[in-house]
This record gives sequence, structure tokens and C-alpha cells, in this order.
Amino acid sequence: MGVVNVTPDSFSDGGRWFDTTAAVKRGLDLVAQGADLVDVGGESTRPGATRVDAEEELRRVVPVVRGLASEGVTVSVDTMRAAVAEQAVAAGAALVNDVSGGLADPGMIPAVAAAEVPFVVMHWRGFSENMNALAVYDDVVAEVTAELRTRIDAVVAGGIAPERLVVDPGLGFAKQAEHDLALVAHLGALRALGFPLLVAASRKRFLGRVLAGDRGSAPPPARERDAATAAVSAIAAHEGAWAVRVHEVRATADAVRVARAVEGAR
Ligand code: PMM
Repeated sequence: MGVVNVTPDSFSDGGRWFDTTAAVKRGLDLVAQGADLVDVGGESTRPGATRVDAEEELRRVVPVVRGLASEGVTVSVDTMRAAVAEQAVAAGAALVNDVSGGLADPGMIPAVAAAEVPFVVMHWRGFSENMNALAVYDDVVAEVTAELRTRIDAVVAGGIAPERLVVDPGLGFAKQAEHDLALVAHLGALRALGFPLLVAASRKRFLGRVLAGDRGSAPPPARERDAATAAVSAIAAHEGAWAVRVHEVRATADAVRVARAVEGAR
């Protein structure tokens, strides 16, 4: 899954694709690099980000979804708003990726149930403005798994067919680096929920922390974390993930190919 953030402020690629034509071209480039799916989002969720209003989100997202879908690209829409999900699906999106797992907008679950499209349920504890304060766990793997189970039950009770669900641990969302690493180390526990698993580590803070090492050096900027991202992609593929969500596709496509070849040699 390649990422196109149509935002002026996303933490890792913000501003670069903040124009419909450029964003569509970027999505097509990601497909050429090996993406099977392009995730289009119009609202930054980086820690501390404030929310964009619905009109502006629609204005950013819908033309890009339409442009990519009309080129035959399988598009997912990254939104917490039911109205954006609905209009994106009408414009050709095949999947709804809601980082709040249906918690942010009470209209989301009925909208996705009616649209009959797949739905990504991500582990989420609150909006980006204050999510770092929510990064408190005794056993992050057990708690994230249990909270996802609760969301899955709610989503299914709300009418979305279980066979349409994808689950995601929500790396970096109300999580510190050690929490993200523990989740990547225990992807099997998330797989055991019994749904396709999406892993979105791309360029995130925990990779910056790993690359900075423990000698107090500054983390490399987000755009210099793609090799580290590909390493997580290989691990995720090895652990049976359904998809990995990344900003730069080429290295991850290679990593996934290598992981598959190694599996095939077993
Ligand atoms: N992370 C971001 C945005 N959308 N969607 C899913 N399903 N999972 C994630 O972890 C996720 C997401 C934030 O990253 P970005 O601003 O670099 O796109």
C-alpha cells in the first residue's frame, strides 16, 4: 500500500503532494514501483496535529481518489469522517482506512456497512492533539490486541461484514518507541485475531529512535528512514501481514519479494 498524503503538514511527506495533479501522478508512480493499493489521505495525523475541517478534507481527497480510480488504481481512502468515506467510495475508492477504527465519527460504521467495502480497523485511543498522553500500557501487546478485539466486535455489530475487515496495530498512535517495537516483535498475536493484518511503520518516530541509537544522536529526518521502513516490511511480510503501508514503495516491494522467496525456500 503506497501512501499519498494530500496535506500541507503530514510529518513525513507533507506538502510535497498537496496538489491534485501532482498527487495523482505520485499515486501512479507508486503503482509503477510495485504498489497494489494507493492510500489517499487529506488529514495529517502526526502527533500534535490539529484537525482539518470536512470541506477542506473533501476538497483535497475526492479529486485525487477519482483521478487514480479512473486510471484503474485500487484506492483506499484514509479518513476518520463518514462523509469523506462516502464521497471517496462514490469517486471510486475500494477500501476505507479509518485510523480511529470507527470511533471518531458515529456515522462511519453505518456508512461503510452500506457501502459494502473493506474497512481497516486501526488501534486508536484518541485524536493526535493529545495522543502521546494516552501512550500508557502495562502490556502493550495484550492491551492493543484486546482493544482491537473490542473494536472488531463493535464494527461487526454495526453491520460491517467480518470478511471485509483488516486490522492494524496503529504504530505511533498513542505509542512510544518501545511500544511500537514490542508490537512489531509480536505481530503473530495480532494475526491471531484472525483478520488480514496491515502494518504501517513507514518513516515513523520509532524508526528514527532506532536509527539514532543509544548514544544520544539526533534521529535522521523522516525521509531518511526508508531503508529502515523496508526492514520492517520484510519482517511484516515474513510474519504474514496482508499489506504494509509505505511512502516509498520500491524498497518495500523488493523486501516483500525477498521475504516471499525465503518463505518459498522453506
Ligand atoms: N498511519 C498514518 C496514517 N494513516 N493508516 C493506517 N491504517 N495505519 C497507520 O499506522 C497510519 C494510517 C500516519 O502516517 P503518515 O502521516 O506518515 O501517513
